[in-house]
Amino acid sequence: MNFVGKLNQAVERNKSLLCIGLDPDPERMPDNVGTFEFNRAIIEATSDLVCAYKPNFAFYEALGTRGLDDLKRTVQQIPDNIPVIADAKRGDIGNTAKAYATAIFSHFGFDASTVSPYLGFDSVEPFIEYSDKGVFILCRTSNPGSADFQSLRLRQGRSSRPLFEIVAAKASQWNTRGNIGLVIGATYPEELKSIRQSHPDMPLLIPGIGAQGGDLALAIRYGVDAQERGIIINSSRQIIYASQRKDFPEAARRAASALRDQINQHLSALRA
Ligand code: OMP
Repeated sequence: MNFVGKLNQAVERNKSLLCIGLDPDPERMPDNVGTFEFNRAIIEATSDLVCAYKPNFAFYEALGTRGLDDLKRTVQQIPDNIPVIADAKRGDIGNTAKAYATAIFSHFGFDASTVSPYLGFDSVEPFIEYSDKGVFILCRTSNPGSADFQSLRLRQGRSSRPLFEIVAAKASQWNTRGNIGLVIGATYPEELKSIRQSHPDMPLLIPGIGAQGGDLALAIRYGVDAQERGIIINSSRQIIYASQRKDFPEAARRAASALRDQINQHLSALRA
């Protein structure tokens, strides 16, 4: 089954558009709990509440080879019917991108990856060639500095458009296999609205809920497709560090359950 099929099944089974970001930070984890044990406890406590998990490579690379081993074991620990998105933000020349794609999809066994569009089509192509895998292209990221480049207006003929809109249009052209999505931060709802209007069917990965203060109600209202699906709402720190004590799995479950229910309430309100 391809990424979108697996995602849709998890969305329906768990009635959830919530993705938990697995970004383990030793400074915030309880004492004497290792990275893999931490993730395993979070996964066991929440796997019926999510449509995906998203480990971010940075937190594992920061721990050296042991961290990469923990990352591999974490991906294996996630139930087969829940897609796992590699937050890797890769972007390099084609030959190197091919090695990155092999690592992420073949070695680690992820179902999807985030990639940067900055190097252009040949840097993204090795990822989209895996037609059963998902590829999320950074479009309008959630951080304050994202405006430095992504919002620059570029003249094309007589009109001008911000760079992030051009990225979305290119991603749509490249999407011949139907496996490309876009990353747009919940911190920029107006941009999210304009991208959804011009790309009604593309899956959108939306980080920035919780610790970064993104607007959940607007992210849902502006992000959903015509079937009231098509969005993956990511939250990492708000859930995995809901408690920094031994009761962290139960606290993560409460936080995930509350956020999933909030998302579903916003969806119901759209129908009312
Ligand atoms: P929290 O702010 O703790 O919920 O974490 C957000 C996660 O999403 C981190 O792993 C970020 O690296 C990632 N992220 C963003 O926060 N903003 C973006 O625009 C894109 C990503 C991402 O690609 O997932």
